[in-house]
Amino acid sequence: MTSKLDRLNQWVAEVARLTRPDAIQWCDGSDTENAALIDKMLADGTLHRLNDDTHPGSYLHRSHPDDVARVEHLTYVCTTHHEDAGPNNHWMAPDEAHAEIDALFDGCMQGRTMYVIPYCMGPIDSPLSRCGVEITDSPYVVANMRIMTRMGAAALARIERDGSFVKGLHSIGELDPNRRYIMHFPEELTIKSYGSGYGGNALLGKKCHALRIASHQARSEGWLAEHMLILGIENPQGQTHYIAAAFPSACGKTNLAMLIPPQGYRQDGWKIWTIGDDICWMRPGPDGRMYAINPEAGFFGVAPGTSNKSNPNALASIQSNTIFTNVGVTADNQPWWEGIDNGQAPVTDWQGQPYDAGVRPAAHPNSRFTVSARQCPSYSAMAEDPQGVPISAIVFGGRRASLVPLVFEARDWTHGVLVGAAMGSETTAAATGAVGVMRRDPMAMKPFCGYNFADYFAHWLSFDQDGAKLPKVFHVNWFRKGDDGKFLWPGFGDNLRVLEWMIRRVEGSGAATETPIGHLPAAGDLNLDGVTLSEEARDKLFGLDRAGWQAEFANLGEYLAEYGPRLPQALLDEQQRIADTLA
Ligand code: GTP
Ligand code: SPV
Ligand code: MN
Repeated sequence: MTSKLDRLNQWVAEVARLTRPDAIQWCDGSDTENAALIDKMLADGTLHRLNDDTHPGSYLHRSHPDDVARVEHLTYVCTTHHEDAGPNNHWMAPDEAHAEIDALFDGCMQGRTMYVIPYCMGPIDSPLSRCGVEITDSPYVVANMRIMTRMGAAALARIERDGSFVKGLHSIGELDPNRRYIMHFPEELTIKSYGSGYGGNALLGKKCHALRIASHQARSEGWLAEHMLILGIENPQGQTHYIAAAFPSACGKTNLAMLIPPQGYRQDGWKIWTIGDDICWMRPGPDGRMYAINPEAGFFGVAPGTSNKSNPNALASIQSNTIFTNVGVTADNQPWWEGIDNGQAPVTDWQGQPYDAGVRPAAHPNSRFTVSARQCPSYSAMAEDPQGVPISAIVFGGRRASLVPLVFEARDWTHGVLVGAAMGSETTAAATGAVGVMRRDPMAMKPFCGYNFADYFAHWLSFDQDGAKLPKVFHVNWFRKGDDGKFLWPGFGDNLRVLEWMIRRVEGSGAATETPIGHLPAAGDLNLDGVTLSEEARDKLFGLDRAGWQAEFANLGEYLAEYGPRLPQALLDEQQRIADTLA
């Protein structure tokens, strides 16, 4: 009898012939299976047990020092036609790419166990969810996928029902940065990743599937797969608006998603609910509104800077059952990182060496925690709703030391798409390479869009249809600096002041002034009770530097021109129109 799992079984057999593992283990996601994997990793040094009194069920993993972040220069989108991948991606012809990476996979799992991980991105019973199967030789990947996705028996049952799944093949290989590739074949719904055990390179459900492959799939199916957090903002009357926000890697998504309202707001009864901290899948619902789900089940969050002051919800989440990667440890074996601010001190750094501030930080700047979303005190029950949540506002933002004000609102959808396309940000430690260099990162998707940005912008524009009730679009910048090089905006919990203004704009009551770049609030249009801002801060956070924006728009024009004639004319017209009003 043929089963819908035949295709899966055949592929698993094919991969085993290529990689030649000693054993094959189908993962069911059970506690027993997880406990056995943990024991195995404790025995071979892949994991270290942390203080069981303070951090029960928590472990430390130290990755290879050359394998600490995503590797964008080794990440490829392999479409039949080069133009379909676009100037925004590295491209290789599919045949050539398969040949090149299969040569690396040849016999690579000898002496190792091959794990087969069925997983579902999104609630198991949601029509917006999609399944995948990752094959890997890394038990650390299995343990992380178990937290980050709905993994195991339930996912396999859905795959058997649907018959479709994304194929992901992963091997840690020899962890040699010169023998490393992260390859995507969107036309074949296939991912192949070799030579890295880290984060987005190895947990294939995350950036590889839920963004690169899914964005490609979403384009043909009429939805969006985005690098966005999703949060609910509940007002004192008990009404909740949902907001999706795209910030580049290490630019504040996890922090905003778990925000704790500042004092006055808390007293008045405002609450923030977390739906997701990194990825958002959304599509128009029957009522014309956009409905969004978080395809993930856990958080793979940046550790440094996480403290009881900056992000108490994250800190509360990671007190137990957490995998820490590349953090330092204290004398009594508790995890430690720069900015944890808990009065303790590290004795061992992320490489397992005695801590010496002159040599390296205790935690790698891209060190992370992996934890189930269910452990987060602000996790919303709506995150499990198969229909998703209706989105009232979309927020774009970047790390911009100069020029860009605290917040502004796009005039309409087309302008909003341009605001997203124009996003720029200073690079961070989340990817290898120089840190602090300003680069264009449209919609925070530069490293993650699985197809040509020109087509992607056209796809975004296509949602503006009769009957559509589209979210309002905003742009924020928490990272504006003063002449002394310090941040001008307090950020974190105080970002609620900006979100609350957005909600008032959505409801039609918030004030703002029309400017060439969009609707800009004055300082007095936000509730700043309890915040002290200097004269310089007020000017820079709420002002428009016309000469600076002229230069920005000239630069944006040059950037967009790189996409050539494929770029939608409506976007170019919008850019030109604003450039003209600024002149
Ligand atoms: P990825 O997981 O890489 O996609 O990152 P992310 O966007 O979730 O970033 P995250 O929230 O982890 O924040 C990264 C860094 O930005 C941390 O060092 C934070 O402390 C810092 N940060 C977050 N929000 C703010 C803010 O409002 N103001 C300032 N100044 N820093 C912030
Ligand atoms: C990012 O870099 O945007 C992350 C971390 O969320 S990783 O999973 O490594 O991509
Ligand atoms: Mn991210």
